[in-house]
Amino acid sequence: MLELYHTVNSVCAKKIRIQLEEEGLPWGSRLMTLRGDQFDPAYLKLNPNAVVPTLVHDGFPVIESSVIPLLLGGVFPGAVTNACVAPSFNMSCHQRLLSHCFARKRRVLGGVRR
Ligand SMILES: N[C@@H](CCC(=O)N[C@@H](CS)C(=O)NCC(=O)O)C(=O)O
Repeated sequence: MLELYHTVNSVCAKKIRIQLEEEGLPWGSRLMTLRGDQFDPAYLKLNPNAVVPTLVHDGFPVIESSVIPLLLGGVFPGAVTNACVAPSFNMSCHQRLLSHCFARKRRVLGGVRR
């Protein structure tokens, strides 16, 4: 089960919502205001940095919007980030993910620019 702590306007959270929706992954929304609720002791236990997004997967919180896609790529085999299949979140895993994203972007931009 996936639960996303996010806000409507946070760009960091938007990119996670986009990935979840693009992949058709079921997720629960935990909408925050960032008007103090990020300092709630219960939230600080999930994300000591008091920022969004935080993705909780089966009770396990993952913070940092650059790391969350790695979790999705590793846990859900059908996700576009499946370029990242390493069981641990390491730099080589991250690099594969970035290469995959840039290759995809090049394909899209290539079509537009010609
Ligand atoms: N490095 C973090 C940055 C997260 C971040 O700064 N989030 C902002 C919203 S985009 C936030 O929660 N700010 C809370 C605040 O300003 O109190 C990530 O990429 O997840």
